[in-house]
Amino acid sequence: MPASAPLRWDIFCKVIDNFGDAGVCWRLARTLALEHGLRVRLWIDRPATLNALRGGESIAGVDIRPWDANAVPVDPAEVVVEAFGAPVPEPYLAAMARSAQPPVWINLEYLSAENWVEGCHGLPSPHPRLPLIQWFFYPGFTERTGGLLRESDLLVRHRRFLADAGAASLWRRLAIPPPPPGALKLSLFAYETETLAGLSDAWAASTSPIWCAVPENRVSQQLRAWAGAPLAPGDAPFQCGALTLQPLPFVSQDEYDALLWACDLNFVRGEDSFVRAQWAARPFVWQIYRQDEDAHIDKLAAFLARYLDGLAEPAATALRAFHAEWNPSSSHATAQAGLIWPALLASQSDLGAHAQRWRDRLARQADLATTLANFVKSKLK
Ligand code: TRH
Repeated sequence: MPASAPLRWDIFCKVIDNFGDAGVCWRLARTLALEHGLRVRLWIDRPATLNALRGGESIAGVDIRPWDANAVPVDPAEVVVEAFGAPVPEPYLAAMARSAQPPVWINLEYLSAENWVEGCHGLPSPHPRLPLIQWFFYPGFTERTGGLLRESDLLVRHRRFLADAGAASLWRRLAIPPPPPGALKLSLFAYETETLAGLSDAWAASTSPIWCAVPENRVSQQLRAWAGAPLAPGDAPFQCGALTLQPLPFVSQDEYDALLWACDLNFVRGEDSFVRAQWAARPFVWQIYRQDEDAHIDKLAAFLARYLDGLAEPAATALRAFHAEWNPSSSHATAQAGLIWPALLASQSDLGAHAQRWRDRLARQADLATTLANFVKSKLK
């Protein structure tokens, strides 16, 4: 291979459920190709999930390949990434082991703010049978992790959006009426939760207007039941007391970013929307992906311990309490979000200033695609 030929990367993505697996892999593939000049094949078992996120976007340098029993690659690239433990197919693994120079083999893990991540990031794991080494690569919130996905122009695009009244163009592109003047603008992306009905009641009973954009997602059905209205994507806004619910279709990742930038408070979930809400530098409420034996509660606590550092009272207590309500565990059923909403709302301005400081701090870290590309370079002999 000529020295100047771009490195070939294979990323393997299995969609477990939802959109996060595909969402992270698409962002990573796109950034590696666009910003690092790499050639990426993205093997994905559910291309339809990816299509919903890309909104028709194609990227030179990213080749999307359906990954199924009939389409198993056997020509390993120089770099192989198993996203979230999606094991590469056996014939591919065998071909990796036969290569004159075995690929740099990465296990890209889920994001966690827990302290142990720093100790495990970058560790080798020799294959038990084959002459191959896999490297653990952890995204994270500190310099001693792989960092977070962030496109190099993200902050500039965000600043331009705010300076150019980008929200007005967003409402036009989405073909929806602008939010009522003076309304608190929310976006809602969540897993089904008991506490949503009470929260919707609180929003409807609010003394000031609240506008909530709901891209079609797992809580849309719950909201329909609460509102007793179809709330179909493309429908007119639904009004109940002070609350305006604006149904939207599931939008592309770029439009979703813009929605986060346009709102005053974002309800996000999982991994990728959670990170994007932090780049939006606006207050957010995170619903973590629920795990067996309440493992998600420790992860949530680890993140809040980092995030709440430096946030004054009573905002810190309000945000902590709201997260406890928004994230059920086996011992804590949640139905009180409506009752504690006023405390969160009262802290809105402190939360906003804090979200800005947090974003600025995170932006000083190298982004995940860069740390990963550099890590790989260091392993290529
Ligand atoms: O969809 P998720 O719940 O994904 C989850 C998590 O990744 C979780 O960690 C993982 O274990 C599980 O999947 C399998 O939430 P997440 O991670 O925020 O991914 C949603 C993606 O969808 C993200 O890239 C943003 C994008 N999105 C859009 O592009 N348009 C939309 O309208 C919305 C609401 C989201």
